[in-house]
Amino acid sequence: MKETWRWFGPKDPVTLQHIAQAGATGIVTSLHHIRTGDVWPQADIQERKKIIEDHGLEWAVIESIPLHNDIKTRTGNYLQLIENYKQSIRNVAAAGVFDVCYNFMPVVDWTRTNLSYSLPNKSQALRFEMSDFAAYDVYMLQRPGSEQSYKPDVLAKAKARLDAMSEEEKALLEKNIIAGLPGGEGSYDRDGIRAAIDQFIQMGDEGMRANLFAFLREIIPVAEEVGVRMAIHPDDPPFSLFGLPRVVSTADDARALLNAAPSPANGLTLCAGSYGARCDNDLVAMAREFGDRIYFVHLRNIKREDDGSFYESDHLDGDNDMVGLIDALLDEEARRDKSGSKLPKIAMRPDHGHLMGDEIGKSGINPGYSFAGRMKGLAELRGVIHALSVIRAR
Ligand code: DNO
Repeated sequence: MKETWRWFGPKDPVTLQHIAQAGATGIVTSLHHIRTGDVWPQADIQERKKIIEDHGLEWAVIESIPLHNDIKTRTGNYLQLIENYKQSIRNVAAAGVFDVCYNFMPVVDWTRTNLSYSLPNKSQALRFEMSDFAAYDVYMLQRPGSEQSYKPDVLAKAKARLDAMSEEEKALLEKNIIAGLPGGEGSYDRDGIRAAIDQFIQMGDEGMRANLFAFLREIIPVAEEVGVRMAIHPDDPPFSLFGLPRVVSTADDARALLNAAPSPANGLTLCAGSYGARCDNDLVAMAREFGDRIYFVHLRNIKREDDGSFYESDHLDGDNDMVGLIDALLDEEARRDKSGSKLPKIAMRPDHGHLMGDEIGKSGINPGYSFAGRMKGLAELRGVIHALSVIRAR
């Protein structure tokens, strides 16, 4: 597997030098300064690529070329926006970057309610707590009909949580949920998120799925022509938020979207922490079933709770069978080698990490994307990959 690392660009406090020291060889990044929907200019792509290569690293994966909401709803200027997206795909291919991650989440990208959940050893993890999310949705945002999205016990807990929260805590909860997390799309104020939810809520799962498939049918032939592999990232978390449709959450969803535009260019990002936040997603089975279409993996673990809440645990300690998953991915790589496939090694990145050591309290650290926590995760995962590879070679 190819060890990669997410880098948020020249302003990221974790530098390319740090990443090289952590031992990763591939960089996962995006041109965050380009407005969503605009074409990625050749010159900007080349400039970014050069900075990466000057550090002896390779731009392995683009995460992400984000989709404008109008493409997801097929309203407004979506036809032009799709043409722009096609051009961006051609431009990244011309620069020699062939793996593109993207997602089809409505309104909000990845979402957590608590960005500094304290663990027993006083390091901090990211957490999604269902009752906190419900407290925001039902009592602060007051989305019409929102009570119907939650079980009575979650609602009761949400009300109690809200009553106990100070104004500062409420403001922080709102910011965590709607202001957008690093690398995510969509940053709103309260009125803005209401308007965005209204735009999507009528579509339902079928409407949303139809729009995803329509997008794939337009984009995949272009990607295939220029040799780009599109790797869709699942919904994070993999269930409805704000009553909105989410259609990339399960193995059935993945199967359907791969079948909607059959092509080697139509692939998956297997995000273990996202798919794995549902107990009905069997990650090892998914890696085996979708193996030849998995181009990128996010290795992250979580501990799930009964009501849908979870927190991000240590990479090797959680509800995801990380060793089983890596084993299945190594089998897939062996299968590719045997069949003479020209695909590169599967790019993996240690996804998120705990905030620990002297990074606690430092400003400017991207939630989930500190240096030490990810380096710890990478080192642990590298150990598993190494051990399984040695055993295979015996
Ligand atoms: C969070 C990430 C997401 C992801 C995008 C993919 O840590 O996994 O920001 O990059 O949703 O498009």
